[in-house]
Amino acid sequence: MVKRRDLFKLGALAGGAAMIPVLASEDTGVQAFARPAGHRHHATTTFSGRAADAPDPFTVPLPLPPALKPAAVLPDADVYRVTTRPAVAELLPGLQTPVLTYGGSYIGPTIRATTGRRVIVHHTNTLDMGTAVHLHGAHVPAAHDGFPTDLINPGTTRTYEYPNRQAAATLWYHDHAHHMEAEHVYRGLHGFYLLEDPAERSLKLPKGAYDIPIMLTDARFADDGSLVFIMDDSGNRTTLLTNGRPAPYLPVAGRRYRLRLLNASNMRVFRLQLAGGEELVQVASDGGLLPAPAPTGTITLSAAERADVVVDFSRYPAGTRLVLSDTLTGLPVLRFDVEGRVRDDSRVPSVLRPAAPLPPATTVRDVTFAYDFALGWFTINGRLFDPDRVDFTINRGSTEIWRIHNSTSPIGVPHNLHVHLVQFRVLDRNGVPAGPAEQGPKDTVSVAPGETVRVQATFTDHLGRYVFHCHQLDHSSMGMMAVFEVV
Ligand SMILES: [Cu+2]
Repeated sequence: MVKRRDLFKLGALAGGAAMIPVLASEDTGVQAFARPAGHRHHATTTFSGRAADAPDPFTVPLPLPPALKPAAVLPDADVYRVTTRPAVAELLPGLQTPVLTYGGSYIGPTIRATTGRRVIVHHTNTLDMGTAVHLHGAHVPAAHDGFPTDLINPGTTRTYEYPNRQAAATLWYHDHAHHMEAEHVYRGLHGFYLLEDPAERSLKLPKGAYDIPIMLTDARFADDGSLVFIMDDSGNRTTLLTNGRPAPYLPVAGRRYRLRLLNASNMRVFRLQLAGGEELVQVASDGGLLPAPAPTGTITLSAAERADVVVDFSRYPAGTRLVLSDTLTGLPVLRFDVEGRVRDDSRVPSVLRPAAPLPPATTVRDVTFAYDFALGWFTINGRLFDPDRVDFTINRGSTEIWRIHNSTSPIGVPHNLHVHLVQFRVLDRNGVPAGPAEQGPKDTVSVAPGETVRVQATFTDHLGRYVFHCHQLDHSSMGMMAVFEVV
């Protein structure tokens, strides 16, 4: 029997045309199987029509979120205005989906920033409930971090200032309102914030039109195209969206591209392969460049993690079609349609950004994920989130090691940890040193059931209260979050 993996490979070699019907029928089976009893279709239904949530793959182009234009350019800062508002978007072909947006589209506009130059964003909230904007991965003062109870009230505007005193990185902004972040982000409150710096620019990685941000989300659609949000319902969010469209295609020139992969889903882990295992060269993770390129056949991203990879499409003849797929579901994510070769001055140097030596840690803390049977929910160190309680008090300037342990077995639920304010280094997993993909600065790390991951961070300057939490947002919204205060 031909394995699915081989079909993707076959599709790549044969130009892809023969692969599409195979994918469509298989995907229908996957999606039908994942539906709960009582839904329109179930596993044994003969599929005569197309389900709203199982659209044909590769019928729509990959949209690229437009860069936001500054409202003002000051000598030392760029000023932006963003309005949070409801909108209607075409996510599935031919259907209109009510969404919540930054500026009118399911993927918010991309903010482009440069290290050392401030960005000021005036966020106006026109929703009928509070919002809070968090710039994920950014090193910012507490007042500008989007603390969950630090809300932009309906009908008001709040100004966030970002100093951008950190290295180039693929960051993203998203909602963080108390108890509401899961639903808000699911319905569309997310966008890219791409920070670049001169050192990275001098490396000559692919840039401009060859630098593509790719946001991966998932969704559960009702028949009328509306999004169904039920807390902790990840098993039913069976439609994968890539920049807001189901399995789109992207024409690419025969040259190198940088793909900025972001898992912006609430709960899903993506395990991505290109045409069954073609080479992806990872150059950056959450907080920016890796010390050295890490060639791999598979990129695994838990919720909120990023991986920037370089793919050299000049290795494939014009006409080749390569499918990036999620091997955990077998579903296609994006198809690259390779066109003719073009001149390519980009490169991937063997040294990207050497890691700074780690200072000695003075404090070791435990962060334990558990399931509390009395509470009926997941906790951090035995407690649910209380925005008024400080869980960890950290001295400014100190370096700490956090031992993150997922003890939710026997339930066996994976979690991850996102720490605001800092980029940390992953030291080891169950005592085994972190692999090449985790050698760079990280702000989110996956922790499998039974696993213990040690990370190290230095709390350099900003004072005040910040949160750390599981970034499976249904979990954090239900209380899997805690507070640290830098004093
Ligand atoms: Cu979790």
